[in-house]
Amino acid sequence: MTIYNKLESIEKASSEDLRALQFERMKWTIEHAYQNSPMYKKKFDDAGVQPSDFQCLEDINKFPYTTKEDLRQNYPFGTLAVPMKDVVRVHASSGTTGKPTVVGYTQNDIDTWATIVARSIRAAGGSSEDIIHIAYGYGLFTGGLGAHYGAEKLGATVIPMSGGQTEKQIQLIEDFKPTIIMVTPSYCLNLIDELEKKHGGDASNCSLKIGIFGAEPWTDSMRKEIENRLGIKALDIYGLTEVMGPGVAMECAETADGPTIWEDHFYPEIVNPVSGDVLPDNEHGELVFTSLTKEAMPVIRYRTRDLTRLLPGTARTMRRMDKITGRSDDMLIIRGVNVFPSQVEEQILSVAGFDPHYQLEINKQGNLDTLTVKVELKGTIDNQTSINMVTELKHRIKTMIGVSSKILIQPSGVIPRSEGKAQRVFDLRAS
Ligand code: ADP
Ligand code: K
Repeated sequence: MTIYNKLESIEKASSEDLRALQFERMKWTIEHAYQNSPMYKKKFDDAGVQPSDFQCLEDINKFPYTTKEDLRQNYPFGTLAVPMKDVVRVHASSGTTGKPTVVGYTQNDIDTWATIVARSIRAAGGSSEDIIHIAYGYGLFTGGLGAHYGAEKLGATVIPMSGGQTEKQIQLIEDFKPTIIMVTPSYCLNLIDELEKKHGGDASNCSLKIGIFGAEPWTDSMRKEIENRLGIKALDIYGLTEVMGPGVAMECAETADGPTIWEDHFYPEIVNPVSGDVLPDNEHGELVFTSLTKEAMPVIRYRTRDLTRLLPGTARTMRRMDKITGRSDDMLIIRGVNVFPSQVEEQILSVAGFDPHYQLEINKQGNLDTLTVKVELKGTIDNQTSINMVTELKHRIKTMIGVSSKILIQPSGVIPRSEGKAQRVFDLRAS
């Protein structure tokens, strides 16, 4: 019905046209940052580079990285490249890993963001015909308002529910009959539990058809679990506050093979997280972004700490990113073995009968690290079967990840349920 039912012309552009556009926009960004952001002027001067050193796209690697620490040192508004009067909104990162970082947007930035979120919802199969239930938190967190402005721009009907108040969420889903839900995957599990309780164990007949999930890592096994229980197609949306918010990348429904990066606004690189060396496409490393159109807070080579790899475009010419394994700072070292929580999630969901709610606790006994995996059972399961399940899970974690673990079955409902981003890891070794 609206223009959003059709692809934007840039989504159909050739790689050459896309690279040419990226070059022009990156050149503008570098000049803008150098001239208007004291933080970037200093960073470039310290590194001995000038905007005139940027002659082709590859020249981006002459410029220094930007880290979360750079942003923290300029807290709250020292990162801005426009006068405060041109900033129409601020957001802050949720501070999962420390003090929040503050970002600002001009009116053009807000419009750009809404456009890419609208594009993302359309890529998921949404249109102006849809009713979209938004259960990402509203407020400083970018999830709620980011989704909201995009859904409105698409012309859809928005239910601005925000996170929490689970009973109310369920009531609105039943009464307003939304067709799309935007929420963290962990909070969605919580909603599914409640819907199932009310509908004799089956939530798949609900009105929802599409789920747009992000803001935290989730595995393909979790995708299957959610798709089956809710009777929807579940797609992955990626983004981060420092770069814009949700909608930096979105998985397209026709291929569902990892988020397509909206490369007309964000230029991706993958680098070795330790040495900082740039890696070729297909190699695993840390995702780095340069914004191409942001006015209030341009970022140049921002180190996301998210680990993934760049893959060739499929549904679009723009490149995709693989599912995020985790953040470099989420990686646990247990008895010398590198472990990502998502790897354990994969194993829990591979054994039939375990609920997808879980917690990992790491302790130290003497000099030895111990990993305890707290899980719950789905429905009622007899004793012998549950003993077999525990043996099976221990075995899988040992053979697939390489660590010994203790599996602790918790009574149903004891593991705290998420209302936004789940906190699943408790590393008690230092305390
Ligand atoms: P914080 O860094 O405080 O959590 P944000 O709310 O900006 O603040 O969160 C952005 C981070 O959330 C990303 O850097 C990434 O680690 C995670 N994230 C967002 N979307 C996804 C996704 N689809 N898959 C995995 N992780 C994601
Ligand atoms: K459904």
